[in-house]
Amino acid sequence: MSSGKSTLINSMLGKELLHCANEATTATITRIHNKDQQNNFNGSAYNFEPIKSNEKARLKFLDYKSVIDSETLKKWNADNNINYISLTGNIPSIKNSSKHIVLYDSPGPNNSQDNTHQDLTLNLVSDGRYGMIIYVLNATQIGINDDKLFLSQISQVLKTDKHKNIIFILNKADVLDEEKGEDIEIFVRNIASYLKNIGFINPSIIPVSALSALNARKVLNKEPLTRFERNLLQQNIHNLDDDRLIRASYNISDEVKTISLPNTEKKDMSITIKDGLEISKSKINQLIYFSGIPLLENIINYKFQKTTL
Ligand SMILES: Nc1nc2c(ncn2[C@@H]2O[C@H](COP(=O)(O)OP(=O)(O)OP(=O)(O)O)[C@@H](O)[C@H]2O)c(=O)[nH]1
Ligand SMILES: [Mg+2]
Repeated sequence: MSSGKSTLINSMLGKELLHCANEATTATITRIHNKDQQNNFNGSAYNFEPIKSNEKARLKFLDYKSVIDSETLKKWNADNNINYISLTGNIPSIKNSSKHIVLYDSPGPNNSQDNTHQDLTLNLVSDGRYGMIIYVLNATQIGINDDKLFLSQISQVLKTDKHKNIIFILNKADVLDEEKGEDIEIFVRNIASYLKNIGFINPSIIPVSALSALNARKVLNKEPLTRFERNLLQQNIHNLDDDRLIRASYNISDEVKTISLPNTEKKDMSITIKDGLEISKSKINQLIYFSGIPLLENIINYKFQKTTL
């Protein structure tokens, strides 16, 4: 819960579409169907009853909007009748191959106040119609959330199908203070042993900062930033100024790791954000690269171009 799953998807979208907050937030499964050429998102809201066997019979249609914005999603997410949302639109960093790529956002399974969140997420994992799980861990809470049981359930599900795999994301890597001994490589290695003990044979782990990628992409897309976000962006530009997150990634092949650095265009340009804040476009592009998010996007594109599910 609150590890940054919805923020991670928003960072791929380059805008704040899914509702994110510092509390148990996502109450629905949100299915996002990538349509490379479609500018706006459209979407429907449903009531979904986990457990029964026939998917079509379980989904009860409740609402449709031809243009979806964050306010609609916030409203749908807060509606107790709605627990399944289906969106269609362009995820800019994801490219469809012969098949269309679909991402699912799920509620955090460890919400002690609401068991239906766990049911929805477990149902999604057991349902089987996916190729990869992106499991988002919170770097600020390692060892606090006891997710051992949930992880071993996932590991059992994955053992039954060799075409499915899992990638672990260590999010919020931006808040680790290396000078205080919070070394990212050590964190990643400790998590690798934790996961191996649970039954994941050679887990792949990527440390990322979804929030810094999201804020940087919002700047490129001319989306407004709050004062808090502008301050954070400046801080992230100073702190995440090398490729240490990418170097610290674990069990990721060099073929995938050598993603192209952002273009260092001969003529850089300065972007005016607000209140006299100017940042060069090259710095923004570097921050996106150093956030680790493009590495994950490359892995998704790479996997689904190679495998037919
Ligand atoms: N510092 C930092 N904060 C982040 C990052 N990613 C997300 N957050 C913050 O963490 C909080 C929770 O983010 P969400 O995206 O709502 O988390 P979630 O996993 O979707 O949460 P649930 O849906 O409730 O399970 C928000 O306040 C985000 O701004 C990150 O990379 N760095
Ligand atoms: Mg969420």
